Amino acid sequence: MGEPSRHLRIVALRRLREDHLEALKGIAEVDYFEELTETNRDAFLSALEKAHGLIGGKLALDEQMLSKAPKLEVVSTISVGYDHLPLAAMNRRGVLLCNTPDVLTETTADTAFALIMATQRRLVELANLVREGRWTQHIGREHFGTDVYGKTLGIVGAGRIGAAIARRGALGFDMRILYTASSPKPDLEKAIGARRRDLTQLLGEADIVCLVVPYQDSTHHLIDAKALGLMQPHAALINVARGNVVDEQALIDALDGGVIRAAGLDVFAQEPLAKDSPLAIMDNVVALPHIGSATHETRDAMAQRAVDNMIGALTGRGPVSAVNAESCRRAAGRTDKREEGTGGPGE
Ligand code: 8YV
Repeated sequence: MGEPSRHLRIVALRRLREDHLEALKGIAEVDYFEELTETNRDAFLSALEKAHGLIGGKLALDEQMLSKAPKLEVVSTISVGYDHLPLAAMNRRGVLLCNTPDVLTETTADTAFALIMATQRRLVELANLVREGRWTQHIGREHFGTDVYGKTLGIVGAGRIGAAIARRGALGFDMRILYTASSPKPDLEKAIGARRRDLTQLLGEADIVCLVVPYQDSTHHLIDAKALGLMQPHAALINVARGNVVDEQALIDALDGGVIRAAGLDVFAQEPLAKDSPLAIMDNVVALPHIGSATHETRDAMAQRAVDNMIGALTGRGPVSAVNAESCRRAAGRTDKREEGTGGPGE
């Protein structure tokens, strides 16, 4: 005899497409919140108390909320990054965390390359000349940009997205590719001649440094005043990782003082970026409102993956992509042992 089917409950936090919502409703009762506001916060928390699954983007879940969600088995984030979630506490409680790698790789690499082009060729600054009626004579040296073609591109963190940026640089722009990674990437080296460097060497050699590392304790302010000082004065810094990988005040000082030439930023320590941040108005900065994966196609694919993850995980078929499956198995083992040792319900 199969297991009796469970009455499952899912909390969805993020505007979801109707078909995605319907798919979730096919396996569970869904409490749907398009966004979290002061007005619906209590309703959200009481739904979470009863939920087996939580799905959404930029999920506002902290350790305290987790402790008040005793039934929670699966968190399915509509993002590849999960630095906004309390992973250690989820591991301890055996809550499975699913994310959305792969489907956003190429789009995020496109965003990085858009920033590279914009920063090297001063696209925003010069487009504004036209827009504001200041294009009154032929462009002279003071408005010239810097080549992309043939330059050295340093990728800090050659994971999936880093490798996709590297391919664009090598194959599309004949760039020399340097990368940092915890282990060598022989495939990347063979395919496009990429060379592994330690961070210090890469910062000193690259014309364009592109940050694609996950945010964690070891990458907090990885690029500080000292690191910026190692870059060449004509170099540009591109960040599509997380804002706190860079010490923003040190970056502002470096851009102001000519330590580096320019920056292209999709991510910031505080998002949305404060209106009075110098990064919003500096001529040598291109600042984007965190659009790494923000295309119709990719955001739909991410939501679809998150829904598939949730349904797979809660129905026992298994998720497509999970972050902490091993920790959850260990947590389940600990629970089983405890039950054995103390005369749990199974005895
Ligand atoms: C967005 C991202 O922040 O996936 C990530 O980790 O940084 C971006 O794609 C995210 O999808 C917003 O919900």
